[in-house]
Amino acid sequence: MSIDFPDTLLKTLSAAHAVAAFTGAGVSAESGVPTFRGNEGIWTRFKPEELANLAAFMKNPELVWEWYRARKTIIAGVEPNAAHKALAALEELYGDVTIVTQNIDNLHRRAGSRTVVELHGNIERNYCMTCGTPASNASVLSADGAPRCEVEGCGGLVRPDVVWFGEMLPEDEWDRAVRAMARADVVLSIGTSGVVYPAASLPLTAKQQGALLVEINPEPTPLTPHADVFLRGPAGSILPDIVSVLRAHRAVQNR
Ligand code: BJW
Ligand code: ZN
Repeated sequence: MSIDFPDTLLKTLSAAHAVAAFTGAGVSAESGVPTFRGNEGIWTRFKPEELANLAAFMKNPELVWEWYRARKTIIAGVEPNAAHKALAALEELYGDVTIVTQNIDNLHRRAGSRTVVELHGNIERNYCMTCGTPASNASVLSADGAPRCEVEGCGGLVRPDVVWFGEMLPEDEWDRAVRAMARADVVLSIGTSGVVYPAASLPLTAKQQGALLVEINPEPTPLTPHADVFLRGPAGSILPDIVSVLRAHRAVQNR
């Protein structure tokens, strides 16, 4: 094991019944999906607020679609990494594991996690802004410019099924996230800059409700001062270490 694993963390994790993970773009970084912010981020040319909002889309749907097509192509070509797989493996150890993700890349489900709450939508889905009919990925990828609805007589503008700035988060997903945070004994906040609200309030609320808040990130974030434990480093190394330690601990307990 390469990380320094604090005793409080081991004690709380080994006694925990419900675990929630709150994840962000950093969890998918080691799969090759660029993050949003920082030097490695995809948003160095445009700030997130400039592209991921409805006004920007209505003003220049071709530009926004060019960016989404590029990202859809990247995401279709990558695989879940050791961090996604370790989170899926937590289900062997706990009966109640919820992944609350800000990511839109579907990699948690592809890694095998069964309870995934997607706060910001899913890039694999698209829908018509006029009639709401879903549009297939194949049709939006092959469209020239901004794709249009294929329902007869509609022709509305198709958009990706993701949450942009100024838009409400899907209500049912938000409710599921709030409930998961309320029952969690431990919340792992992983690979997120923690600057986008209301998502970033979830780990803070969980801590106020009594959960142990553990943050995993190579860099400190605004959440770090609130974390009970800060494990500094890449998720793809730290999460498998946590799972190994817990498996070893369970094996000793069950002897
Ligand atoms: C690693 C790693 C490794 C790297 N291992 N880690 C003023 C104050 C407060 C709030 C607001 C405000 N003004 C406006 C708002 C609200 C706004 C907001 O929060 N803005 C702030 C930025 C100021 N929020 C909203 O608008 C939300 N809706 C809302 O509030 O509705 C109510 C409302 C209605 C009407 C009017 C106003 C309000 C909606 C937010 C939607 C966010 N959407 C996006 C795009 C999704 C679609 C898409 O992907 O195309 O979601 S933006 C983008 O940011 C994306 C992400 O999910 C989200 C969070 O980013 P994340 O995941 O944290 O990534 P990064 O890149 O920031 O961080 C990566 C981290 O990984 C870093 O820390 C690295 O160190 C780390 N890392 N390698 C572990 N190997
Ligand atoms: Zn339509």
